[in-house]
Amino acid sequence: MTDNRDTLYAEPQSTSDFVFDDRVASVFGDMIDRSVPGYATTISTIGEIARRSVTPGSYCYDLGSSLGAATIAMRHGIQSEHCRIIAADSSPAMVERGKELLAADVAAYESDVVVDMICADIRDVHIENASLVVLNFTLQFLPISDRLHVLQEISKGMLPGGKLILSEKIRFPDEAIDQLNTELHERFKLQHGYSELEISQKRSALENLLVPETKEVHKERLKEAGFSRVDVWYQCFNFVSIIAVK
Ligand code: GEK
Repeated sequence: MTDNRDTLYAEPQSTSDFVFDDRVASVFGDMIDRSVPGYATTISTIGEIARRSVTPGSYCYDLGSSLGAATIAMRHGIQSEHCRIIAADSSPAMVERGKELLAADVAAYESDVVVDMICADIRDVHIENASLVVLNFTLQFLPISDRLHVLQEISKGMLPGGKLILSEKIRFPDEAIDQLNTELHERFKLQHGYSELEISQKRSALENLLVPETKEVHKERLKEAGFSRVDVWYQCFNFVSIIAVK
């Protein structure tokens, strides 16, 4: 996605909250690959689910699209005619860089799927006629009090049988298991070239911004929002991806 290596937290710095700005957008592909276990699997599987599930004339949404990795996977996967993907992210820097990467993909890979990549808060995106909606590590950045409403709006705009992929960093109800998974995740980051300093500075920067919940809370909320079938299809340490069917 990008060759730029993430060294944003390599030097000691005064603590400040994480922002999805130009600096992050320019290294984001490398950052997410080396920080989120199973990220590549979620992206390729979103493409495969698009291939199997997206129906003719329907819309797909990539909410919190960053550089558009899931959008591009869906664009390649969709086999049905007259489909549209709406990719939305609230970071202007992400959308700008995402549009460049999308243009390169459109030039390299032929498809009649129309893609709109827009700068918008996912709480303001109207969902309609949807056979596939993707929230790949995005809901975790919304205040907990907004999460049910967002999922209800998604559910209302989905076609019967439509699918939602919700990927999240989670916490565990059992403290010792939570600690073990946190340590396993930190080891993953060390193995992928981050230093102890980078890991701890990034943790502090994300502390107020990324609020993980348990798998159980996510599954219950999805049911409350109107999804009939809900289950985890992937998990590695404290990262899960859930499929919910309308
Ligand atoms: C991927 N899905 O590569 N509205 C819109 N976008 C938001 C909001 C919001 N309220 N809050 C945060 N974002 C991507 C990865 S990254 C995950 C998603 C991560 C955006 C934010 O700007 C960022 O681009 C994205 O959500 C989260 O499959 O950084 O861990």
